[in-house]
Amino acid sequence: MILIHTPAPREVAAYLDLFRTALPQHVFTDLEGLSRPEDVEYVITWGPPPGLFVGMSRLKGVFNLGAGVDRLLQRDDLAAEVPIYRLLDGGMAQQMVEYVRYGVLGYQRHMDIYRRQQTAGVWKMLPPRLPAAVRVGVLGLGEIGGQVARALAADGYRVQGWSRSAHTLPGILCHHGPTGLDTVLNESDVLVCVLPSTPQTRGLLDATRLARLPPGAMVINAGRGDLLDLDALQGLLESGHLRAAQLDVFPEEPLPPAHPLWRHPAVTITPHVAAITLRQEAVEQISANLRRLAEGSEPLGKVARTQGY
Ligand code: NDP
Ligand code: OXD
Repeated sequence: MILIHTPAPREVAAYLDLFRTALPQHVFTDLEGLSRPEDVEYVITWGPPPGLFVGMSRLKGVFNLGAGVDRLLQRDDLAAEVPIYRLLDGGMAQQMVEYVRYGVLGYQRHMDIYRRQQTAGVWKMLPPRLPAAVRVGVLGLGEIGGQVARALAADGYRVQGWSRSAHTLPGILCHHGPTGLDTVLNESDVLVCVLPSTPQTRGLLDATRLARLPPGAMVINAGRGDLLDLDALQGLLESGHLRAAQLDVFPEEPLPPAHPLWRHPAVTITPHVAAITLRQEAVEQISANLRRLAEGSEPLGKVARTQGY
């Protein structure tokens, strides 16, 4: 039996229909239809409530309806030997490219400054700036970050990238490991973060590292909220060292209504929507993986628990 669970009952109903059509040989259920947790072999989920996996003694795998698995890896009701499979791109990379491109293009064309000038009724032209004059650093060169870096390089920006292991991407200066990070920070007019949240990356963008960015830089965070120190970011925006931020993810979501960044003129806030799971793509990818399992082959997107992503 395969359990489908997300926080939205309507979404669960839609997934049930799609999976039952795609894989009629399997039995799919929602939480209401489940009487014996020990019957569950696979769980397809996003944001499972605490205790969901309790009693699932025959659980053989969990399919995450998203790319990031940080919350799944921090639970105490999911045995360490149960494999977790995540979505690989599934239409999210293109959405992320658009989200990041919006911020970088706005920075290049001074749109944030013109917005503030408009508020003050100021008519003042700024000198033109071509993409080749803007240095962009992309942290995370995986399924999503790799496509972001390639798209920005194709747009003509000067792109550097950073990852855990070494990468070679045409037109992108790739760095890896702790020393590579400082170079990227020192030389990024726009810093784009598309990293996963892991024990190694949590708190990565702290006051010291953010201060390495050149004066007038912008920060875009669409990875996870706990990678970036919001107080440090706010301090650097207020001192004028940083010019702007575009934030999609936060340590606490929703960002509490009283948080000062909601009203900060240099900050654009979006509610964790940079790249949303596309239902049809997710069903196709997970169905293909369930077919692989039935044939005895290895599914794609297995999470390396020791690395945390
Ligand atoms: P991948 O696992 O494919 O890529 C992760 C990248 O981060 C890899 O390049 C990896 O390096 C790098 N990385 C991991 N740990 C470190 C480290 N310690 N130091 C340096 N680099 C590191 O993930 P995806 O590209 O699919 O997704 C990335 C993240 O984006 C997700 O985990 C999620 O948090 C976030 N996300 C946010 C969304 C949103 O709407 N805001 C939507 C979808 C995803 P290497 O290549 O060497 O392995
Ligand atoms: C994801 C997300 O990780 O939407 O898929 O944040």
